[in-house]
Amino acid sequence: MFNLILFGPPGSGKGTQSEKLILQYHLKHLSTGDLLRSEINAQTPLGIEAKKFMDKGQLVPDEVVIGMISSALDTYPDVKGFLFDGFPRTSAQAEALDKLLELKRAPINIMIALKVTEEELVKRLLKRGQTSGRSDDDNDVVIRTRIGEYNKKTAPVADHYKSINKMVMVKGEGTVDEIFNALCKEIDNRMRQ
Ligand code: B4P
Repeated sequence: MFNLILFGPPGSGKGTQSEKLILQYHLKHLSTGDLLRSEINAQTPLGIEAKKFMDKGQLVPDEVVIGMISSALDTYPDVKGFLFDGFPRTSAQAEALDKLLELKRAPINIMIALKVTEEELVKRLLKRGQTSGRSDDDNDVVIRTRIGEYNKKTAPVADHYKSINKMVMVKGEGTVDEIFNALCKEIDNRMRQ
């Protein structure tokens, strides 16, 4: 298996690049944001609870997200690998993921962190908010809260993967294709090792 984490602040392009990467490398895309939004659309108890946090720009509690990922991993036992998009977002989530993957004897091969300035993030998310219908995208205060949550709780997760030599940083500004090519270069390098 080849397991990849695409990491970065809200609006850094994780979702955009994931769509292209899964086609290139035939990986199963696991986006916790997408999974949560489908629970919200289906109005499940989990979705109704998660929406309260997401609308405020806060992270959804760890146990909810970890449970979702755990069952998603069991749903796809025969894939070539997973692309984790927007997960792990806290140290507790990273520890849980390590344990779940240990059971499968299939560790994370690489974490790629997309680097984008805060002003560019806010600009992109407000622009998406004009058309996406996402309530967490159309308000400057909520967007700044999401970035604050990232800086406080999510950014430290990268240190864990850095310490085990699995983290690489890629510039997340430029055209979608330029960024995609830079990501592929890092993945191809790691696959050859
Ligand atoms: P997510 O769904 O993960 O979304 P995101 O961080 O907003 O966006 P992403 O980085 O994927 O950006 P995208 O490609 O779409 O999270 C939403 C919420 O769910 C969180 O705030 C949290 O509440 C909750 N949640 C999710 N996972 C969780 C977890 N593990 N634990 C707890 N809570 C969790 O790009 C954004 C925009 O930029 C798009 O409009 C795109 O077109 C544009 N764009 C992309 N690349 C560009 C480029 N190169 N140039 C210009 N624009 C670009």
